[in-house]
Amino acid sequence: MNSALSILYKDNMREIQEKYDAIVVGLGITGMSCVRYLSRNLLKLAVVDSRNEPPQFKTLRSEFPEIPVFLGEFDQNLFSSTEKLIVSPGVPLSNPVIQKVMEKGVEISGDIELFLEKAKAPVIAITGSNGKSTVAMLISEMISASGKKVLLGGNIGTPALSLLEFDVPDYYVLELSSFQLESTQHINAIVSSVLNISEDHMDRYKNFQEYLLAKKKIFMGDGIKVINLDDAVIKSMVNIDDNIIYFTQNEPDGGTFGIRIIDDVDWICFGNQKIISVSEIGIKGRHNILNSLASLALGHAIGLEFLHMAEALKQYKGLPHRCEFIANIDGVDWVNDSKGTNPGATCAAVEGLAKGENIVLIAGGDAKEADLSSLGLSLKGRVHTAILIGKDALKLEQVISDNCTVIHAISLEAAVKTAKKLSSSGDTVLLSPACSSLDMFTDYTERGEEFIRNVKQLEKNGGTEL
Ligand code: UMA
Ligand code: ADP
Repeated sequence: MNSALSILYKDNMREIQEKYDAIVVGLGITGMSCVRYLSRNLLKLAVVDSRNEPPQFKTLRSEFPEIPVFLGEFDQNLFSSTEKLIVSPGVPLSNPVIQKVMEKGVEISGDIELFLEKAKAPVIAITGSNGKSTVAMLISEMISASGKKVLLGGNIGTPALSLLEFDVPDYYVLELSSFQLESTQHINAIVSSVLNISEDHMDRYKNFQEYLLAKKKIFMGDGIKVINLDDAVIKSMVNIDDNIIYFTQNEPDGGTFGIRIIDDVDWICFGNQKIISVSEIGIKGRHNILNSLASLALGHAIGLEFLHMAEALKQYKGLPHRCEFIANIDGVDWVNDSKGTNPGATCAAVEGLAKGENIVLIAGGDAKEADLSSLGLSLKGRVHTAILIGKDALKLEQVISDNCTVIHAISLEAAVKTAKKLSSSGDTVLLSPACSSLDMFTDYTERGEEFIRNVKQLEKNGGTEL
């Protein structure tokens, strides 16, 4: 027993003898949303977190001082004192203690399952390795532009259960991670999509197949499925007789969304019908055309009109930290793509932004054991210099050093300074790390904000000093 655990066990000797209606595993924002929800039903709860100082500890103590909290290593006896564990997304179900109690018949659930049991409006469910938040925002904007009420939550940052505190909308939009899908046993969305699949979270899954299986769970219901026609892996997740709406980056057949070149202009079309020209879409880059196509297909599935959806596509300007333009200093664009946390995202950002070999890329962090090799080809002819930071900088260097000049920097600030020196008018300096930030920052937001601060400082100093 570790020391943190023994202290809490000493304080809670009485509670550990008790039986609980449910134990909430994880005291982050998800765990806290589960406690609030379950305590409304007057359930007898306990909360467990392996961290010594979980982020929502003080909030829990002030709102629910009577609920016992057990910190430190998970304990099988404690987990056996309930019939139901509500597991937060950050905790893998492969945890040996969870596995042991599952074998003994303890039911495992998660916040999304609890939400879906109670949700009284149709759910639009979105997953994928990249583009989830962008598509979730776009479809929400499209629903609003159609005069209907929508609530958006899930992996995007608002725990799904907290949506139940508001009036029932016309639609719920859920961004779902593979972590959240793992603990979801029943889902029957009115329409759902796996947007794309590339390696991510390989430090959590045994192999790519296991990650795919978690993502595929989103399709378990009989609602409409939105599928990228050009993606063989995702096509293999559905059955031919499922109700499917396809999108493609090529010319679409009838009933499919895609791109047609008409009088030298790229149009997003539904079959032959023009919806919006690509240049009118508020968010830029090839990956955002795919995101727009997927959103249109989701909207079409619930009967939204093209006019309203096109208006939303024009107005929506994108979320922070996703290919976000920060400044032009001495003819060089500085772009923050801190949310590019896996190789697939960085490939998309580089391919979407390059105009010839004009990119200085700042990358690196914790690669989460991903196969980084796809980066080599993507950077070739697009990135002239890569400045690498963080824990897995050397792993990145191995896969890209044949394709561009590689330089190491000890911090993000140092990387910005180096990028300033090595870029010239017409270049784009792109922070798109292909890695998570957790080795150097609290999260991708903190990393992006530090980048922005440094770039703004550079701009203020007339591009001379940081
Ligand atoms: N943790 C422990 N011990 C515990 C519980 C958690 O070490 O007992 C760690 C986890 O390994 C993780 C961190 O604490 O590193 C947070 O885990 P959590 O389950 O408490 O997470 P929440 O704070 O509730 O936030 C979660 C999602 N986080 C994760 O899936 C890791 C948030 O997605 C999501 O916005 C939020 O619920 C609301 O739904 C974040 C994320 O990084 C943005 N998601 C991954 C991604 O997008 O790649 C999947
Ligand atoms: P997610 O919520 O899945 O992390 P976001 O919409 O937040 O996705 O975008 C994160 C990053 O992923 C973006 O900054 C961009 O680099 C990349 N990206 C966005 N859409 C796509 C897409 N359709 N295909 C590949 N990469 C994408």
